[in-house]
Amino acid sequence: MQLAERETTSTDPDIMYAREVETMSRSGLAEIQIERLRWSLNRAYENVPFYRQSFDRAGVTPDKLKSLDDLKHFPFTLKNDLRDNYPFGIFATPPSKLSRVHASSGTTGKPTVVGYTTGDLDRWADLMARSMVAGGVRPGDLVHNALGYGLFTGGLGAHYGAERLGCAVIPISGGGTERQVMLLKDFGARILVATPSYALNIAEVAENLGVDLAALPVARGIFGAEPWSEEMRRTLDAKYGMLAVDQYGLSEIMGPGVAAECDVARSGQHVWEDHFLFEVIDPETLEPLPMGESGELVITTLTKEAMPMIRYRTRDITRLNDEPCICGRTHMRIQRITGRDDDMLIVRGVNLYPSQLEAVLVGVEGIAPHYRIRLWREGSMDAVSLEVEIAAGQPDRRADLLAAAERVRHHIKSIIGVTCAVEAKRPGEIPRSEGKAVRVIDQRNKT
Ligand code: DLL
Repeated sequence: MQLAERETTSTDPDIMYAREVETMSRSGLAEIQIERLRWSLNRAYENVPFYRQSFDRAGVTPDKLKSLDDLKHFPFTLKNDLRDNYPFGIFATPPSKLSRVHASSGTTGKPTVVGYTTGDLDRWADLMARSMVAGGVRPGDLVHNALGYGLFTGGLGAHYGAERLGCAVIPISGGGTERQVMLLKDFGARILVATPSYALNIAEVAENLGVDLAALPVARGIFGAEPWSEEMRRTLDAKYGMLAVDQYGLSEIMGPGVAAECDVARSGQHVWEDHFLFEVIDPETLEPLPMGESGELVITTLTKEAMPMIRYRTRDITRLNDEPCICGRTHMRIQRITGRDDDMLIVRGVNLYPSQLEAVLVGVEGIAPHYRIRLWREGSMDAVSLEVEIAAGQPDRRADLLAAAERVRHHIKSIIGVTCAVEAKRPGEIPRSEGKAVRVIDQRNKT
């Protein structure tokens, strides 16, 4: 099948989901925001001892908020604040009044726990439905949902959003990749929801099985939950004959559905400003940055009942863009998130995100877009090496692998400007992702 015909989000009544609020004037939006912000600050202050203490310490109370700009006087909330109040201490709703709990597993220790009331779940489904419409999903579509179901917010978040929109969902979850290929082929879903790394894994297994994904009806890929590159988007577009769009979200704020790319521009994700406030701050000075400057994304929830989050520091690095979008939506956009500030590696003084390496690898001939980064200590210095894989069908004697590694090293040096040790492996030697890809193996504390 050809690349899906481009549908616009214009006049079809079935797809005008929340269109009014999404195309509202900035001043209209600000009116909604200030009213909701007051409500959210009050809810936090009155019901969550943690917020009462942190506001009191900063000498602010919700009634001090006269304009949206006054938000900057309120203290930040950090991931550690959630951990310190594990499991339910930061909730504004008693556990008996909750409708659902999710959790995101940290790399160490206890998970971060988040809770929802029935109203929260309802708004989440709405926002996910809006996000899907932006990405080109339409009522009646069959949605193959390969995001993990369980404590992870991805699977259920996308599930209820798609149902809300009037789609039928195939709740296959992650894993069982050959079966994923079979069902994509037999059921003919128009929409694939997954992490980009898992979508790539599915495509590889399909190739091995001799299934031509580009010939199937799948026309849109709704991808997110991990950093990926523009180059990976082009690869996925081509392998599936689809338009792949980027969606962003995080458990602490809600899950998926916080921001979504439109398939019209595919140039940054609209942030749903009627439910959240977005700021970008300098992570060093903690000062808000002017529009368009790159820094750490900070989010405040405006309508969350069970777990209001005030000025939550996401650690995600991006920039806001308030230029009008050709899709007609007035909500601002964030640019693709290249990584979290704690993912940033410093290789011989150069700041580097794993997704930048991905962007280079996708362009090197004979190299597959699978990679892993190893970090260890060499004396007092951090050392980094990159493991890549040669593409299937390439010659794979030792000399060939060395030559491939040298080609990759050269590309990285000339494009990113860092010298990085590279090891090329044979096809399949780097573990494949079934959800969020693990790109960095950090052995610095073990050596
Ligand atoms: O990953 C929610 C989600 C599910 C978003 C499905 C999109 C699709 P967490 O597990 O709490 O929630 O992880 C949140 O993942 O702070 C980012 O660092 C990263 N992340 C999420 N989406 C993107 C994206 C879900 N599109 C953390 N690009 C966030 C880059 C992303 N990073």
